[in-house]
Amino acid sequence: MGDMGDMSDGKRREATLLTPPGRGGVAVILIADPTGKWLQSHFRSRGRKDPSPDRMRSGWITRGSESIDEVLVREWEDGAAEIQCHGGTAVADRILDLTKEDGFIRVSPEEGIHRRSGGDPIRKEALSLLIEAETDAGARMLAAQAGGALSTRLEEILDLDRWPALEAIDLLLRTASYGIALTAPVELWIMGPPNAGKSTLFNTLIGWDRTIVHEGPGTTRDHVRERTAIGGIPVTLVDTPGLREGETAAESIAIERTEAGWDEARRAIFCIDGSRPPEDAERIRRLDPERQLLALTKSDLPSQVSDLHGQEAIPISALTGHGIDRLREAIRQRLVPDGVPAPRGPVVFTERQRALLQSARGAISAGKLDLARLEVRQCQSAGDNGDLDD
Ligand SMILES: Nc1nc2c(ncn2[C@@H]2O[C@H](COP(=O)(O)OP(=O)(O)OP(=O)(O)O)[C@@H](O)[C@H]2O)c(=O)[nH]1
Ligand SMILES: [Mg+2]
Repeated sequence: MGDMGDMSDGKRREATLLTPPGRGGVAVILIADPTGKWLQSHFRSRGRKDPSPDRMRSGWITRGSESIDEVLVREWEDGAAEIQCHGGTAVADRILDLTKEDGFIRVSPEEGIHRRSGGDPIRKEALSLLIEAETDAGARMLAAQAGGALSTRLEEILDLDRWPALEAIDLLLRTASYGIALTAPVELWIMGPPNAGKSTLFNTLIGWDRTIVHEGPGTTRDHVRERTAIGGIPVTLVDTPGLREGETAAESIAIERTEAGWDEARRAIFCIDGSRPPEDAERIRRLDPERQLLALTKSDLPSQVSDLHGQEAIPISALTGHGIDRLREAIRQRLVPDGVPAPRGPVVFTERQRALLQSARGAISAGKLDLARLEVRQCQSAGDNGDLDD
């Protein structure tokens, strides 16, 4: 049956599973179908008219009268399409089997990406990152960029005059904190004095008992890292030993590393035990509220803390759950200060893109429009260290 897919002249019907099997969330399948007929017979659209400008349609993949999965589909003019179905292997496998029955050849993600991106480095990079996307939000955002959302906007910007271009670049730059948070998750350190409830909070945030909690101080002896998502934004949580003199050599080393990490730590939750008079006045005073949150733990117990040295604290109880949602929301706001962009719109998703657009912005402000266009073109082209050189 396989050679039925060979329509000669390289016009094969091809299917690629872009996302790794079992990632959960969303699975993305690319199909290349020069005849354009496959979706006609296997996709039942939810509505006849689709209101969304990028032609992402929702509906069902069907086999005869049976519906296999509820999906989102984006079609390109050359007969290629992207199918976003439910994650896990079962559903994606059934759709792939269906394409195979119709003579599609299964190709590797690398090959699929190469063909699909049509020589556009931004789309290619988005497709490559899509394979590794850890969250639903990440997969959706990257699928839109792989479909050309950012490329198209940059192309439009090249044709704009000074002020409209500046405005458009500003709007794009406001998407960067979201885009980069999704593709390059940051570390969020949980720090504070011994016995403050750091490990308990860590376990609460990741949702299962990963580290040892104990009533005695000094329970955590080393850094424990775990990837999780907070408000849909992936982060690596780092549980640390309490900040104090270590009693054993190993503990001292771990604490030293925590101390050293303190200034580097881009983001942290600093925990102090609300049920005891605080000791760490100096450190509390030095917290940077834009990146470091103060959590007053054990709020189920009578509070003993009155002076927070001008810092705002979020009272929490890992025991009762009090304040945890508020803390999550505060974390999300710090991870994505500019908020969540419109679904499926253009999003800046790498540091390189952000840096180039910032340069372009500077150039426009200085009246150097030609230089700004050069920076935008750079942003459209491949990075130096990728294999994105076609
Ligand atoms: N009442 C109450 N007790 C808590 C709460 N959170 C933690 N504890 C208790 O506080 C003690 C210390 O908790 P841990 O999470 O181990 O504290 P830690 O900051 O990780 O301690 P070290 O790793 O030793 O620095 C344990 O007995 C916890 O059960 C809370 O919200 N309420
Ligand atoms: Mg601990």
